Amino acid sequence: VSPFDANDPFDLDGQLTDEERMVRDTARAYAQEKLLPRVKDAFLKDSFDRDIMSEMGQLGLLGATVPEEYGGAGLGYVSYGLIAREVERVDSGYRSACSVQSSLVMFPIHAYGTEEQKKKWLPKLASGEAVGCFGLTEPDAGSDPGGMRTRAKKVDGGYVISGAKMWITNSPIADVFVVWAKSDAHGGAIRGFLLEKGMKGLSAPKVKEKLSLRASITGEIVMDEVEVPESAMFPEIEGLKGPFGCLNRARYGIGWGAMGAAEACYEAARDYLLERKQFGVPLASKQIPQLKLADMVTEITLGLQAALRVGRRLDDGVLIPETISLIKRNNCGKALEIARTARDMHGGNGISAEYVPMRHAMNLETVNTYEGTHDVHALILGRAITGIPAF
Ligand code: TGC
Ligand code: FAD
Repeated sequence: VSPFDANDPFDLDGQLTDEERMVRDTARAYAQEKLLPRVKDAFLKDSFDRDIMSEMGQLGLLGATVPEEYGGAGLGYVSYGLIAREVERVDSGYRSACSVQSSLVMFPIHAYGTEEQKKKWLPKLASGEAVGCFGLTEPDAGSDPGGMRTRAKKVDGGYVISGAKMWITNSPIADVFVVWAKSDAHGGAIRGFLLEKGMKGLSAPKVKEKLSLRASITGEIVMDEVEVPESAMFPEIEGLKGPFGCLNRARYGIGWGAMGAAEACYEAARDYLLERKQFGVPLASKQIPQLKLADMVTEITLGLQAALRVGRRLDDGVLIPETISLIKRNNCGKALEIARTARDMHGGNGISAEYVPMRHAMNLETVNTYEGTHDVHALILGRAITGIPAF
């Protein structure tokens, strides 16, 4: 019989390669030493420090799976997941910045872009010299992106794009905008375009008064007859499978990231209850808190193991979107529940920014909603189980 390690019950560490452990350690050191000290202020002031993109870029944390010839780190999907977990252990907003740049901007440019688009943008995005954003959601098209209104009209030498995107991570500070629009020249099919800061008719006002993900900057993308050259369009990819191809990668990363936030909340609750005495004894000696801690360790252990399994398959070239829905949905839902419970276990102190669970809980409300809501992922699984789309 071997001893139980409450910090790593299934020996996740032992299932990683040396390279993956090194990536994890680099991301953890950066997140704990550089991100953790500034997150409380950033959250309270609703501000995102642009320097974070350059810092992450220097460490190879942006576009980790993009090949080195384009400035990426050329790592596998498990490494990418481990980065997301370490960054989100500090704050979901910082992980958002990292995953949008990596999965929703660098991935499509690499997978769908022309050589010219790749050479122009990927090295700058990998180093953090440029920031990107991904515009799919609109004020009237969220869970149903096929209902988008943004249009690309064919003109001589290019397209004119008009429409509005809503809830776009990083848009107010973006240099490049991956925008999805229905193209009249392609029978109304959805096509992807690369827009650039400074283009006439393009603006990206900040969304104010968010109560969640406050250390991340979110905005709109307003396109008032923005003229782009033919070379701004991704040449081949057409239809919703374009944006969904990116979402598969980002949702996968969130499966890991949410567990990082959950781990931070669990550890905070455990440490607090071991210290905090009521009725003359540490609260950790009571049955109800122990039950809650046991549930947390169980869900985190299962969630991480599932994320590792999906990551290993991705690294083997096996992509099954429903398995990504399964971990995105379950890990976000469980993380949110863990964060709320950890907040409760801190009593009154739990509502103070001095303690992490409430900030994580507020963030996880968004994480549970974006990239496909908890219920939409249930419907994706429901369709696969029954063969009946119930959207
Ligand atoms: P449906 O008929 O199911 O599919 C249309 C076409 O797309 C293909 N497809 C996929 N391809 C690759 N991967 C996937 N996961 C795919 N899912 C579908 C499908 O094969 C089909 O291709 P084709 O060739 O036949 O045209 O589409 P639907 O309109 O019925 O969609 C249903 C539903 C609900 C599943 C979908 O619309 C959905 O997932 N909705 C959620 C929307 C969403 O996730 N939005 C995310 C916006 S980005 C964001 O939130 C970023 S936050 C980032 C951060 O800050 O971290
Ligand atoms: P709705 O689709 O209106 O859903 C409202 C409710 O109805 C939800 O509970 C949902 O589960 C439920 N519902 C919807 N359809 C069904 C159905 N058929 N059956 C049963 N229930 C249903 N988008 C981007 O494109 N890029 C970004 O960078 C980005 N960043 C974001 C950052 C933040 C902080 C936030 C909050 C959102 C971001 N999003 C981004 C948008 C996000 O993806 C959407 O908010 C999400 O997809 C849900 O869409 P919606 O808000 O329109 O909600």
